[in-house]
This record gives sequence, C-alpha cells and structure tokens, in this order.
Amino acid sequence: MSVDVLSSIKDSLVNLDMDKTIDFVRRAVELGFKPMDIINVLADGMRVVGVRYERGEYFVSDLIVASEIFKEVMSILEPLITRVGEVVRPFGRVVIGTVEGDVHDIGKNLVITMLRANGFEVIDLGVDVPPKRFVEAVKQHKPDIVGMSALLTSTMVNMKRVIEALEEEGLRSSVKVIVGGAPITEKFAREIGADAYGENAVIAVDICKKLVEELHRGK
Ligand code: B12
Repeated sequence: MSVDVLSSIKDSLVNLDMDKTIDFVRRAVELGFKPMDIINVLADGMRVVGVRYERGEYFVSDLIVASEIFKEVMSILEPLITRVGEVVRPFGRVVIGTVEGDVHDIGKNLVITMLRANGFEVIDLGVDVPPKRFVEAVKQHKPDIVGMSALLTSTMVNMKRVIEALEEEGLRSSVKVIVGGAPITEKFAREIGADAYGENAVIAVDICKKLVEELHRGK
C-alpha cells in the first residue's frame, strides 16, 4: 500500500489528474511519508510529462496543467517543510532567479523552499531575469550567493552573461555563484565560471552552506 501510494501520485500527475494527485498526496502525508519523498516522485512525474511532450503525445497546454498540479501540491507540502526550519539567524543570503528568456520556475521555487527551510534568507527575482537585474540585486541586497536556474538549452548560455555582468561591475569576487536546472551539468558550470552546480534542491542546501563558509574564509 505504502509504495503504491507513491506510484499512484506519479501516475495521477502524469495523467494530469489534479484531484487524484491531491488525494494521493494527502494520503501519503497521513501515512507518514516525508515531504521530500513525495516531491521526488512528483519531480519524476514531471520528467515523464516532459518526455511525452517531446514525443508529441502531450502539448504545451498539458505542461501547463502538470505545473499547476505541482504548484497546488506544493501548497500542501510547503508548510510541512518550512515547519522544520525555525532558525533565528539566517545562515546566509541568496539572490536567485531563472535566467532571461526562461519562465520555468518549479525547480527554482523548490530550491528556494529548501534553502528557506534550512535557515537561508532568499531574495527571489522570479523568472526571465536579465543580467542587469541580477547585478542590481547584488548591489542592493549584498548576498553571499547568486543562484541561477535554466531549463532550456537555449537559455542556459544566459547564465554566462550574468557572470560576465557581475565581473564587469567588479562584483564577482563578493559572491559565490551556483547554477542548476535540468540541462545544466558540473562541466557546464565550470566552463562558464560558476562556483558550483546543484543537481537538486536538497543537494543545493549543503552546497550553499559550503559556499558561504568558503566566502567567509576568503576562498
Ligand atoms: C513544466 C514545464 C513547462 C511549464 C513551466 C511552468 C513553470 N511555472 O515552471 C511551461 C508550460 C510554462 C513550459 C514551457 C516551455 N517549455 Co517546458 N517543461 C516543463 C517540464 C515538463 C517540467 C519542468 C519541471 O518543472 N520539472 C520539475 C522540477 C522539480 O525539476 P527541475 O526544474 O529540473 O528542477 C530541479 C533541478 O533541476 C534543480 N534546479 C533547478 N533550478 C535550480 C537552480 C539552482 C541554483 C540549483 C542549485 C538547482 C536547481 O533542483 C530542482 C529541484 O530538485 C520540462 C521537462 C523536464 N524534463 O524538465 C519541460 C521542458 C524543460 N520544456 C521544454 C520546452 C521546449 C518548453 C517550451 C519551449 C515549449 C513551447 N514550445 O512553448 C516552453 C518555453 C517557455 C520559456 N520561454 O521558458 C523542454 C526543453 C528542451 C530543451 N532542451 O531546451 C523540456 C525539457 C520538455 C522536453 N522534454 O522537450 N514548460
């Protein structure tokens, strides 16, 4: 039954059934599954939706429905995650956004949820964020870390433009840069001069903690 409920969550999302997905998520919470276990199967489901879109079985309208279901479910799970992180003093400050030309924000929002739950202060610049806006935000908020998300191969190059803009303004050494998103790799992160790559929202928290320590040690 318990494993069934997780696969039922995934199936309902893949079949774009909002009511069933919510029902199974509530059941999984009652059964004591951790929010992250549930989020992981949902993320898996989103990948399947993406594959169906790629094969021409689903349309953009279906991607929109899937993302609406994901967001609805997150409104159930988010309070369960944030309850854990009752931290008085912020661990560090992060400015984060999805790069220019890209409106995907589910993954970024998940990273934000996990960072906040673990005591980070996060300034969310939203989606389709041009390099200039990242620069302004660094000047205004003086973060420890700049985070960038990209889901499209056509927009991942814009991460490099943000790093270049930070360099031009003499701000690059004052922050650590972490990048993530489905098409991003460790190798790409290195090539564009980022300090780190985070494969998922959970890993991102540990990496950001290390980056803050490194920044304060002057590394
Ligand atoms: C939902 C979705 C949409 C929704 C987005 C809604 C929203 N509010 O986000 C909508 C319908 C808007 C959409 C539009 C488009 N999409 Co779309 N979309 C998807 C889909 C199915 C799921 C993405 C998702 O939410 N995944 C779930 C989350 C949890 O995972 P994630 O984003 O990868 O995030 C995790 C990690 O990557 C990481 N992470 C993410 N960001 C960051 C940042 C940092 C700093 C760190 C450390 C980590 C990190 O942590 C996250 C959590 O663990 C993907 C399929 C896929 N395989 O990704 C396609 C996909 C990304 N889309 C695709 C395409 C082509 C498009 C469109 C061009 C379609 C069109 N013809 O209009 C448009 C582009 C719009 C634009 N300009 O941005 C392609 C991209 C192909 C490519 N290689 O470039 C994909 C891969 C589908 C496919 N297989 O063809 N899309």
